[in-house]
Amino acid sequence: MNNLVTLGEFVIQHQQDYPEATGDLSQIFGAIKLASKLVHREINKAGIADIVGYAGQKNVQGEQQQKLDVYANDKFKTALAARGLVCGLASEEEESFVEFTQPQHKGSKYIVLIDPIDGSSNIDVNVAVGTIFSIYRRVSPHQEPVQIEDFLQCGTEQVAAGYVIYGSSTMLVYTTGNGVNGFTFDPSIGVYYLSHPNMAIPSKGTIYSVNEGNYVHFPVGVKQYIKYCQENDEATQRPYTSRYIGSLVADFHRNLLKGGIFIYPSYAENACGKLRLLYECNPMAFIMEQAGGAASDGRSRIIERVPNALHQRTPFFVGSPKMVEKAEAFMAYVGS
Ligand code: AHM
Ligand code: MG
Repeated sequence: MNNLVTLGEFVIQHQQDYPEATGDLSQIFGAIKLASKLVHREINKAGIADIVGYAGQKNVQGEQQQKLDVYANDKFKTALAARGLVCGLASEEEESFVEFTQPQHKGSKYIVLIDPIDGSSNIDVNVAVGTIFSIYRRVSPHQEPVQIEDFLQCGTEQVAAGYVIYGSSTMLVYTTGNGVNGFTFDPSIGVYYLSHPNMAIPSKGTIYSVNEGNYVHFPVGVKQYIKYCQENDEATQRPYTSRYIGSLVADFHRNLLKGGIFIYPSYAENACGKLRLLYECNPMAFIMEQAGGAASDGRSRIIERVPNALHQRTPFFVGSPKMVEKAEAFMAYVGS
């Protein structure tokens, strides 16, 4: 671990990189950091406390909410609202965006999009899950109630994005558009330390991550790319290794460190893919690009897509730039 720089110190030091910075973003990170520690604590009690299993209700996408989905959503929302720097939040667990209406929110210039617990089906079986977040400047007039257009912005407008991985250790990884840095949580003293400065993905890797159980339903381009990954060719280190956790944050994090590609394509049942553009794909795409990687919907750069709905889904290809390029070439050549 290098020099014991904490996340809080790092955010404040780097705030000076932005002449117009007022410190608001640092406080938003403070809220995210705090909520992530509460979630870390609960996740680490899974199995001994009554926090695994279903909450008995479904979210807007018809998915069963886990107790931890509900807990995490509540903690992130409350921590962000308490600081008065964010005027609204949209979450995977909320049908519509939430407007923060206390007097301290008047004039707040940021909105947050969040997936409080990503990969929640893994909680019950003690496998890594994550939190994904994205921060934008609001575009509607300040002082007015926050509007849907504040949330339906292109990923290119992100001010910051990050994820927390609750894995064998808990880490927070984020970007403000100036590289990617990772911080590991020391639970004994409750502090995140800079452990992975200037994260960069190898330009090519040897890991491919996709739910091959759905192979039969995939577009032809994806099927052929998977076959390409499995071919024997020493010069290009194929066959590649297949690794799929089923938790985007965990699959993404491994591939970011080792080099690889993650694909969640469209398929019969989910013609638009499964993952959500605004609070899953855009933040991960921003981080990946900042780490030297690439992210697309199989045909074009994901963060340039113009969103039309809060819970919009998209196919997602993300990882080492040469691998994404190759997968896109298969998509372009054989199509869907
Ligand atoms: P969630 O946010 O409801 O947990 O769903 C998203 C998750 C991703 O973490 C993961 O990549 C994907 O769903 C796995 O889906 P599948 O089980 O279809 O492979
Ligand atoms: Mg998710």
